[in-house]
Amino acid sequence: MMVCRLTNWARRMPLSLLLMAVLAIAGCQEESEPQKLPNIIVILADDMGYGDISYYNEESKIPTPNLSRLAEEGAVFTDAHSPSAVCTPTRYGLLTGRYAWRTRLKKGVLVGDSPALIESERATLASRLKELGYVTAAIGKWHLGLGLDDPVDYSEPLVPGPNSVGFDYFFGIPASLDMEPYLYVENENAVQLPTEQIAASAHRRKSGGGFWREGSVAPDFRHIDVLPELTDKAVEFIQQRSEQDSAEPFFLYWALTAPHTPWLPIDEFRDRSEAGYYGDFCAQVDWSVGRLLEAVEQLPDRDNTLVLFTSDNGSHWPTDDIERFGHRANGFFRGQKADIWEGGHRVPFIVRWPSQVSPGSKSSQLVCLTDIFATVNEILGTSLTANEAEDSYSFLHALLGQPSKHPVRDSVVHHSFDGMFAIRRGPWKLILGRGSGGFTEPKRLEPGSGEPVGQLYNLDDDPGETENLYSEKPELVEELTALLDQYREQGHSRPL
Ligand SMILES: [Ca+2]
Repeated sequence: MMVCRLTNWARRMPLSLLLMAVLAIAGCQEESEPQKLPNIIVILADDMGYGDISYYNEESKIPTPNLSRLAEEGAVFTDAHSPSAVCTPTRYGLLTGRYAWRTRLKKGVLVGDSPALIESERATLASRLKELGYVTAAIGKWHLGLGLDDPVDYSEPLVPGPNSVGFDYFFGIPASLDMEPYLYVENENAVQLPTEQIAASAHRRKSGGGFWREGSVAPDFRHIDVLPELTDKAVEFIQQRSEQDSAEPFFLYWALTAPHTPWLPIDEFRDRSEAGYYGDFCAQVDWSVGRLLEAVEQLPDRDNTLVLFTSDNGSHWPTDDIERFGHRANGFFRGQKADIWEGGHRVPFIVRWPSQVSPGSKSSQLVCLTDIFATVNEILGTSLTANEAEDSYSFLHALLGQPSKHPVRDSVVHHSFDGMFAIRRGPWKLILGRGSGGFTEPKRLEPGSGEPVGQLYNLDDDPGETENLYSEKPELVEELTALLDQYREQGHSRPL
């Protein structure tokens, strides 16, 4: 078999060259079985924190055996960041490789009846993979707007939507699970129109159970069924790919709706954790991931399947929840979802790819979810043009454990719920403002006379962001401010 003959020299070649060579040889030798490009699965949890997964936090009060096993079998990144501290802009960044604050969305998130955010001409991870012959699917929470109408008319075809930006198939919900309208969408149509009304859930987040806003709902829609339903759909997709034994590789973007509110663990998971409904729901997320991984095990090319797990922002877990449960959902980082502090955007990031990535790998390289686009491009051997993935750097060499003189990226821009900016370079993090910029009080702090107008932390010495060095390092503040201004004004942060 050609594949067997390749194995010895394969280790010495850059992956993109290897794939090109394999394809070229396959074209010349019709009797040989061509090497497939890898299947790619991106699992995006919604609001799962760095400290929820026991692999990242030995003191986690939540059992996460499947995620911990995935981490042990792959590479774990410890300095990975969502490009925003909230949902919509992170999703935009992941799929386009570009910071969402460059779009019309300058802060906050879209709602359930917002029109499409991704520009029609823009390349996405899905469109790039589709061009190269991948079968592409998005299953789960979209939250990137649907159609052109504002508000969306769900009785009409929802164009543009996921199918317009490169996905052959979509099944999921329009926005967050606590955000109306409550319905499923399949490809470009509502599965069932939201013709009924539902009152706001009586349960606020702390009293357990679910929280959702009042609004319109499809008659058969039940919030508690959504995570199991989306799990079934994703497993079904993998099983179909397995059975078809098709020559085409696939890309699955599986955007979970959990553990975002409403926290609705099914009965089997009640009291599974020591962190209340939230922890039980995280345990159910872990189980859902485990079900998907079981399906992956059955794939004929299981070893050439890249599974990436991450989260779209930190956990919504304020200090009183930490005190109540003794559980640090965001690890030892400051703040929570929506904040500019690390708790808002430092996320778990795990990549398993058995044929290429050594089990037990660890990387402390600075990476961002926008980097998935450039990394996949390098795997495919394709290049980026100047008007795509403007904020994306490949982390392939870090993933493969190859020594490199270059870090994945020198710096990254952070962005909070209310539009506060920060820039990180090396250990230094400059925040342009005082307060959290998100959910933690004080959200915005007006500096008194003579007080610093921003925040500067050295994360090597002070990962908890406790000692503001802004006033002590004026030259560094000036330099980092200029770099951030440059990235904002020139429309890209990677060299073009
Ligand atoms: Ca989220």
